[in-house]
Amino acid sequence: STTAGNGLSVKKDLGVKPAAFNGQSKTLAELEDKWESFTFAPIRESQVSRAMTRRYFNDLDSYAESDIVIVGAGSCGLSTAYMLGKKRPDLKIAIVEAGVAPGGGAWLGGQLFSAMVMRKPADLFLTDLNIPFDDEGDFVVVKHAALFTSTLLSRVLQFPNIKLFNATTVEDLITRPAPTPTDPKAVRIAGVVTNWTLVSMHHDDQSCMDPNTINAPLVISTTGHDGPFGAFCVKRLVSMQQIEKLGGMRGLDMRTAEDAIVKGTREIVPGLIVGGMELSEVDGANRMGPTFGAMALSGVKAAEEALAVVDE
Ligand code: AHZ
Repeated sequence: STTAGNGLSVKKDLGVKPAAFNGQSKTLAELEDKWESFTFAPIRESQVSRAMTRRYFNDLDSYAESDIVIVGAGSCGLSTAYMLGKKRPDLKIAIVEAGVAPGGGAWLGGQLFSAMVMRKPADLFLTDLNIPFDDEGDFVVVKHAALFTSTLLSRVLQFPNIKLFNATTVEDLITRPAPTPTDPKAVRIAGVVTNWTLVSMHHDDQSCMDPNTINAPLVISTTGHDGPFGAFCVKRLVSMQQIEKLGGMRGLDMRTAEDAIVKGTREIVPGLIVGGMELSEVDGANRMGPTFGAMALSGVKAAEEALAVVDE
């Protein structure tokens, strides 16, 4: 046996030694025509496990106390994260996304059509991200929604102070008493309660699967409109009696919906900002269907509101 980096002893492989690594090639082009002698650098399986799990558990440890938690990595949540990451490298920001694949509904423009429409002035957000578009006058068109989402996602993930926990569901909110003269039962939101999404999906048939937590003085919820997962945080606000009832998302009206969502993006109860289509459930706003400008600009507004709270 030999000793690993953490002092534990590990059994040596008794198999054939891997061929020596030919690390001579310095560029991809130099690899070409040398496939006969090609070999990868050597690896032991435990190195792969440790490379992943050490980072993940370090992140879980570090982000257990975050400055901001963003719930939902759809077009609004990612836009919020992008603006915060750009402006504030000093803040520790956790994004919790229930799906394995972040992006929410923004991988297609609408139905199964590829192109994504954004009404002006949301083209300014695309320009900031350097995403090309066709200018159609009052609106612009990105040739594929996946170009928008993948570019935004890659920018967000490159910020060292932002960690995406995907395949992880927010199952509840952490609250602290914050009574006011008019409402002695008022609370402020102080973080989120999480679980692996696969676990969240099995509370009915498995018992004893208690959740985990992230403390944060500010949560930004962008879980989309009501559905199997959506509108999670605002529905919870009703059941914990912090808002009386939801307005309920109304029918589609592109002309009113987008302005309402952007203008309405705000702190709903202390410590909880709501943006994107989740907000339509609070305010009884219309849906806009396949135009995504309001999601990007609601993200811009959510970030601005967040910094006002953080810097209070
Ligand atoms: O998986 C969800 C999605 O990626 C995630 N989510 C929902 N509940 C969650 C929970 N914990 C963690 N409890 C959760 N994550 O939130 C993301 C929401 O993305 P979305 O694309 O559904 O919402 P959005 O508000 O960013 O964008 C809405 C896009 C729409 S809907 C619409 C219409 O119906 O008319 N029009 C537009 C542009």
